[in-house]
Amino acid sequence: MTPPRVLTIAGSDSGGGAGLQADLRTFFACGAHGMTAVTAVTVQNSLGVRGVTVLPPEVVAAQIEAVAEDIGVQAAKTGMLATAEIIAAVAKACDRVHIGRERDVPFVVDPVAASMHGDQLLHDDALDALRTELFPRATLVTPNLDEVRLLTGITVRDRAGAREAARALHALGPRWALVKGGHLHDDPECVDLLYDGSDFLELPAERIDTKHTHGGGDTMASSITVALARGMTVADAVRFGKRFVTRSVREAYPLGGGVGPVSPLWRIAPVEEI
Ligand code: PXL
Repeated sequence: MTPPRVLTIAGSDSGGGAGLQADLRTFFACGAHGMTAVTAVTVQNSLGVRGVTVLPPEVVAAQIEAVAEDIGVQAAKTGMLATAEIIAAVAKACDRVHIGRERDVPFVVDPVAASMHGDQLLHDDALDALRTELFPRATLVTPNLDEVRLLTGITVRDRAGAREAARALHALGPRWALVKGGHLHDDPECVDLLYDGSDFLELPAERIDTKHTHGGGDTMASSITVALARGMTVADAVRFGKRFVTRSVREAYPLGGGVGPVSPLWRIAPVEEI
């Protein structure tokens, strides 16, 4: 049987911790066939990003169309999109192959703006393109609190602030908005908030004491994307993604001299067991 086929539109992290490498690892661990539309190549290790080379927008669009026309896509997600021109090309390509809200294929927009080291992964002038071109096409948007601030101007300090931010994000057009509370470091829990325009769903989880959280957002959005490809409702897919990323943060490992990645390797049998 062919497994569900899922697409990430994202940048490469040469260190293998985040970006499309984290997405593919998560797709695999969740039992899906992963496909990629590469947007940019970062030169990166556990200490940070040393350089970024952006691909031509038409090459990004061509990758999306090539896999959708032949292989088929049951759900798609975005990660690092780098420029306004790539965002415009992605929006057009997704419309052509029916990816997105009000269309056939669920579309998770993870509005990646910067790495956890603060390296910029999105040009300043691309924020507006994210808001106006991708958010209205999204089934679900999954910003962290830094991205919430950039996109809405709202600085979330507590759970009431998260509700205000969810309303502002939803007003930009996605069917659902998920405000992730992981960056509220004073909160003893990591509470995420899902909003569909009328009801709020709070998703609490324990806060795990580790500095190795590289790729955490990518892993959560990717696991949600696989769940949507399998036909789950958005609320169930987000509940699954929350459990999946929490366990992956618990299993995070050190790498190099800096920040290590969250890890879905707990889903995979060690060689000795085969
Ligand atoms: O975790 C966000 C992210 C996404 N994509 C790429 C990245 C990062 C963070 O470093 O490098 C390519």
